[in-house]
Amino acid sequence: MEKKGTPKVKSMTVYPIAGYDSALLTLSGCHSPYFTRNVVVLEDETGNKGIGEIHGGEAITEMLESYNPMVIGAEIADYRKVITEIRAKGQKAKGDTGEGLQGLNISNLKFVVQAEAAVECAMLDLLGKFLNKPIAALLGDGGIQRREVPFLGYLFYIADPKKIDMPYLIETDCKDSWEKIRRKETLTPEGIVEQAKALYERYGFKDFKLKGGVLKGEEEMKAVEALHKTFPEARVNIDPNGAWSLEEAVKLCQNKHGVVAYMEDPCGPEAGFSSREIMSEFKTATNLKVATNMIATNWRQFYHAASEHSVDIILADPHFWTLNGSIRMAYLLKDWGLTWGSHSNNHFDITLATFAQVAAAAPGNITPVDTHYIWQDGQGITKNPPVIKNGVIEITDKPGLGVEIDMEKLLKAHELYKTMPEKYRSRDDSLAMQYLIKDWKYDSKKPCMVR
Ligand code: GKR
Ligand code: MG
Repeated sequence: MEKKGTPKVKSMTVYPIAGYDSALLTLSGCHSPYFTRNVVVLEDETGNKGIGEIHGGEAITEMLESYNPMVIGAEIADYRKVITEIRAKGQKAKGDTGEGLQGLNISNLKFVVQAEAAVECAMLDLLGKFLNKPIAALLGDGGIQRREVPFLGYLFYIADPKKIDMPYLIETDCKDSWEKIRRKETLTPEGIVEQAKALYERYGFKDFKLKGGVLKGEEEMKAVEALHKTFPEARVNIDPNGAWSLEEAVKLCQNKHGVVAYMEDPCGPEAGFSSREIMSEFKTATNLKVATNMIATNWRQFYHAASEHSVDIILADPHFWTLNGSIRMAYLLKDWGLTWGSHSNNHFDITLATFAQVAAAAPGNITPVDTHYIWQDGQGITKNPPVIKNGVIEITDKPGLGVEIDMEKLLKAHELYKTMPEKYRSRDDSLAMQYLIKDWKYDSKKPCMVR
């Protein structure tokens, strides 16, 4: 009998691209007017295209390009073998100290991101197209676990872009209140509630997360309380990215049961204790559930976090864990009575589709998935970006990722990357921040506006 295999990958192209962002504030500083990503486009022998998106920056572009010889000529069904080979032989970002994201030092992202996840995604997209199955049906042991994937409304404090001498996007022709406010200064509880209301109207989010680490802890908790008052049914969560001391975090959160559904990375390492030990003490002191995308970003860290009982919800971003790794985590969490979720950074619609597929395959009770896409909505690079309606993305039977690349839009975003000033290529949130506070420097224990 003639031996038939799956199609082979014929070409691989890496496109560093850029999009527009708001002056979003976090512990790391202030987002620049541009954010960057890398997109991998594969083509197989049948002419199908497979796509994957991952974090931006030249280090990641170079890593992806180094994978080329391991990908070209590979059968799409052998994608796991390809990923294993990339892990063994692919280029790594230089200078990793192993600190990871424990202090939200954003320049460490390139060490935490598993760039091969973009190749994994693109090959899975091709495999799904070949088999006529969505990626969610190909991941895990049980295939599709849910047809409606819940996402949360990700709220941010926003700096006044007029105070920063950088070319932030000015949106005109706003079609709703979300587009009217998403590039404007927001530094009060009222402003945060206004964001949530606008998001609810446009996307129907049922749950909200506030990015903290910006103002004093008690100020941020006022916003959380205002959110709870306005949306009493919502699961509200705040993420100061470990900026608070244990003492402060306990004080701020002790009586907040019923107001916050869970806390995300409330504190970090201090007084000679690791973040895993401190978070465990926080949990014991407050009896609140805790989520993380900082203290368990790989299996070794997760082992220690689990043995310290430091976390309840692991935000297993497929770009930190790979798609299969994130699902492997979901199965383990379910067996241990813990919860799966996903962290995000600024992204385009390929990532949104990827997160939806992975979350659809994750077993157990998942927590609504993070997405920054609401800040970028309208800048899609696919012909049919996923739509968030009633707070969920519906998983259809469309094969692969369920989205098709729009080459014209991709090339436009690539052009923006090439023509914008080079200083924006690798993320540095202190650039914009220094217009707000002179000589501002990142400090993992100080909210960015508190100096
Ligand atoms: O968009 O700056 C940001 C966020 O602060 C991001 O960098 C975080 O990694 O969203 C993330 C989080 O949940 O910690
Ligand atoms: Mg977080």
